[in-house]
Amino acid sequence: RGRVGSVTRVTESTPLIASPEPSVEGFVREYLRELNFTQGTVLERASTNDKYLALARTVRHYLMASWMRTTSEHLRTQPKAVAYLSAEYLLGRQLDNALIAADLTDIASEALASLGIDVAELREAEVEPGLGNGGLGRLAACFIDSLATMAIPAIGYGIRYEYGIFRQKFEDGWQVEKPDRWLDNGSPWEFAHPEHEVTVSFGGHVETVSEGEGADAVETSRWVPGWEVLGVPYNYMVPGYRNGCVNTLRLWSARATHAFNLETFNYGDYAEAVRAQTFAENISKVLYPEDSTPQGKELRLQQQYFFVACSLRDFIDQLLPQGFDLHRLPERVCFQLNDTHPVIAVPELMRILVDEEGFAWDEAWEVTQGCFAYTCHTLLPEALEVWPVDLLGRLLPRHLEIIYRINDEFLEEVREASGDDAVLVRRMSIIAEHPGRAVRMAHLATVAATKVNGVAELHSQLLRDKVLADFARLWPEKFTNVTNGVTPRRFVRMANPRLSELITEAIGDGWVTDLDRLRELEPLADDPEFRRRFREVKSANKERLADFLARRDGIEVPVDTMLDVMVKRLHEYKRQTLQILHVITLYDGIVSGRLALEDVVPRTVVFGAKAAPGYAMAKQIIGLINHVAAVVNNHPEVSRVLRVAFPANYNVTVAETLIPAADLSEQISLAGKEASGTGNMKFALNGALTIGTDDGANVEIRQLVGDDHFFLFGLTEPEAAAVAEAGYRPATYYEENATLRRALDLIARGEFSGGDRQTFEPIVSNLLGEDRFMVLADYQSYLDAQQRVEAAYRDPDAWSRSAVLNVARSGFFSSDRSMRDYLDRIWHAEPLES
Ligand code: GPQ
Repeated sequence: RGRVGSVTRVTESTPLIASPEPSVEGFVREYLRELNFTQGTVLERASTNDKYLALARTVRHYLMASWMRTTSEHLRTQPKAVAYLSAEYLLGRQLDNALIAADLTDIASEALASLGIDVAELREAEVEPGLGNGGLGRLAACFIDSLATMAIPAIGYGIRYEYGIFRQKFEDGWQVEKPDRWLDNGSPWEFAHPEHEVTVSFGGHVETVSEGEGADAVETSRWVPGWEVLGVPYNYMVPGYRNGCVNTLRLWSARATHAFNLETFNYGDYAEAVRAQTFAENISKVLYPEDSTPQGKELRLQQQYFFVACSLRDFIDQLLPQGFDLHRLPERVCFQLNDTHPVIAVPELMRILVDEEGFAWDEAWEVTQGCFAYTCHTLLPEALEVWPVDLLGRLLPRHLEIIYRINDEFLEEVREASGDDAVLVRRMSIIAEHPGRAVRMAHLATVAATKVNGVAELHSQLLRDKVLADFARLWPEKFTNVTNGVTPRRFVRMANPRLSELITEAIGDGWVTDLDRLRELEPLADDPEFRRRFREVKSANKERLADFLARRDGIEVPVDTMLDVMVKRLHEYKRQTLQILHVITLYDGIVSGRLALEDVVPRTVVFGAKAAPGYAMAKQIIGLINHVAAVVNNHPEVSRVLRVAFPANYNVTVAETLIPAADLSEQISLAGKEASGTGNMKFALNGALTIGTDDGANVEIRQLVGDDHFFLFGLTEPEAAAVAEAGYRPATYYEENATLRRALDLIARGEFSGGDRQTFEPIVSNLLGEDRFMVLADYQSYLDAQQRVEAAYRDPDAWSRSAVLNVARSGFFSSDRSMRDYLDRIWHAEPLES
């Protein structure tokens, strides 16, 4: 089973109830007990939700003993643990994943069938917990899955948002956001532990107190907070794949303090007491829907401090033995900072050590530097979080003071190392002076962390050479790379059962936990029978997708065309615009008669994307895609060879149906802008070919699968940088390329907006004027690559050979491998012994 660990079966100290033995009869019994005794209903009267909840709880039983055992083993043996701090976990549905992890899929189906219930219908009843925006949140979910499957002592810490990422609807093709009420029907996967609530303080001021006399007197700071909230932990199981390890994800929910209410009640102001409660509970109310564009909102900083303060307290008070010497904290934990969102944990740990535990500053700093590591997920300067000093000082005055002292000592080091280079000092300072004074969270994280990593080779290199170059010169050994990965359990085994079966039949089932073994498929790429069966799987997956979209969205998707998919957050740097320009170019070619229908490879272009609610240009682009779709799909000729589908509310559940059906994966960001991408990996693992730029992890995908099985186009990062340096003028491309001109003119003339020229004017003028992400510069190269795609697709045997090779050569992109790299390069933790 590869390098996957498993957990000790027997614990000496803790008495545990065993989970039920897996059998169909046993499952029926457990299920009816849940339905009758917990859900309080009889089968004949049970709603779909009743039946779903009962099933979820039944599955839980089979994992429960492993969970308790893993937990008590951690407490008993006190191994070094990974504490993953992330403001987002984009988990996706839990039921199927739990069934697979517990190896109960068949038993559950049979058991429920004997009661006349279809498990498939109950799966649909689960509302996915969308507690993340996109790649960063989904990455955290993949990582905790892999850690559990490798039996690494690990805990995920985050926020239990009452509302996850908004539900997207389209009205006349324009995005409208609706609240995501994911908890309305109850969540059977969480366990609230109000008895372990943690108090978190905010506001107030700092007092300086003198201790000792005369020459021995020391001044110490004391934080006198202004208000408090409680954090209630909700535990979620994170089951490893059939290895007896079940780790914990602990999400914090905000409550008003009892004291707060009581005090107000004493004055007889009931309404005020309730208002205070609402105020406190706002902290975990809603996930901020901005992706890669921090908003600098006070409530967001409250969320960040809230969850890391809860998590540090929890780790120190609950997971370490009483009286543990905190000087040795780095032996017990690495707090991994998932981007800068949890970085306020750095001054918080300093505050705990210095103010509460009486550590000297230097001692505390040494411990703190040993406990944190930082992952950066971006290259866009506007995505780097900064907090205005006045805001931070108002909310967390003591932390601001600590940050200033960290900065003073750090800048002293810089001065010394640089011979007083004032420009360098200003550049590296944790405190920015312009436009206003603000704390640069990435600098704070880099100064504090043992290791700083990027998320793909190219990204890490650009971090070292550009974004954090000054720091990399000062501390070259701090910087490392860990290329992202995705969990093969959810994104192959669960999402693509047909492909999984085909693979398992060929090479056994070891690949699920040792994805490098997909290599053994390589020779089968040359086996015509295997390729035929591979194509059968693809086409069955297309049928499944067509069915799904017909039911879910009333969208009709032809099953016998090339499925060309671009799914990811809507962002200008990701360049959805480039793909819609290709669609428009095809449309224009056919309508104008320059392109004969029989010369076009029939394709269905599928988009899935949410735009941040305040990101006007992104919303424009969504509007454009939907309007182009309407025209293309309703055109009698064009629609015979070209369709555009844009199902609303793309989420993990949609991804699981869409990705296994895809032929072509669009990864077309401007080189040097996408840190890694992880969708790109999911597509390759499911046998789609990539059309992509030399960006993020695309670079590594191409190196592994080979140039012949990847459609590369566009400027490279150094080329794009050189063009920008020389002064980029997009209008030149418009003037010199007639095909491009026709496509842009169609938009400008209102072809897709009922003749109205204003509707999409902002997009056109942006492309002709600034075009920050060089869509026009890469347009022709992209068209040429699409031509190569068409030529390749015309030869089904060659195409499926490439597709099989994509699967066989993508084992590297398992998040198990990412975890191994983090363990070797950063965490240095070991699996629990079996
Ligand atoms: N990413 Cl900074 C996000 O999803 N949200 C963010 O706020 C930032 C980054 C993504 C990044 O754009 C992708 O390239 C990565 O693959 C992903 O994080 C995981 O590292």
